[in-house]
Amino acid sequence: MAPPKLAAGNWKMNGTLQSLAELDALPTAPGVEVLICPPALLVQPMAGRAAGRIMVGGQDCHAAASGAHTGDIAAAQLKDAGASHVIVGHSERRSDHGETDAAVMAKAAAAHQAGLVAIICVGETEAQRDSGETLSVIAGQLAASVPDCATAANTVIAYEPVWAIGTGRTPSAAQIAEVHDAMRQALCARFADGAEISLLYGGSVKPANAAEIFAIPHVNGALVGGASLKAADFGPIISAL
Ligand code: G2H
Repeated sequence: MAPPKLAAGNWKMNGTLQSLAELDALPTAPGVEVLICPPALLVQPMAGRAAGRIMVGGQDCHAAASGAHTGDIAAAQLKDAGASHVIVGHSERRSDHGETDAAVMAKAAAAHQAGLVAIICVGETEAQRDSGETLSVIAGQLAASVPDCATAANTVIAYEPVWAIGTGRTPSAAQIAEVHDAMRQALCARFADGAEISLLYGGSVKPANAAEIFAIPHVNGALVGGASLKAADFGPIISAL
């Protein structure tokens, strides 16, 4: 079976209740799953408004099922609010909150335990790319961030080069293809259904570059930040997939 096609929006720390109106103008396309991960406070109202047309996800979860963790959110609480997915290990979490690969793996396992699909993010920094370490960095992050309980049904991998996030810069098609091919090989070597795990590209995806990115082998969709906030931008990206 081919990996599912997924257009995933990451609203990051943007949006209010008023922003939910953007959902109404989003297109759907046959064979394309559409997901938005808003700030946690908007998960429940978004799930209500999307009414099964658009899936809703969290942007992070705690590794524990519950407990004394002030300010954190458990995967089961996201699920309870209507989420189907949760992003873990986004580079902004790794850099802003010091999240290690081991922490990301624990969060992904907690997401699986709660019945959520974990979108596990990996990506190299500009310095790592410049020093020729990209493939080894990605291989290391996959090995150390993706738990053994991962399957095609509960896991999506997002390749987001740190230097391309929110900068307007995107890697060349050849650079994306090289990393996605390596990720596919690594997943197939480790998981029985590794060929069916969706691989997303993320980092400055916009309407103008979406079709070219989606034509790259082993790119099964995108994780979109800035261009997911407005239906006028995210709509054409969904349609390009
Ligand atoms: C990368 C991406 C969404 P943007 O972080 O995860 O954001 O599309 O704004 O670069």
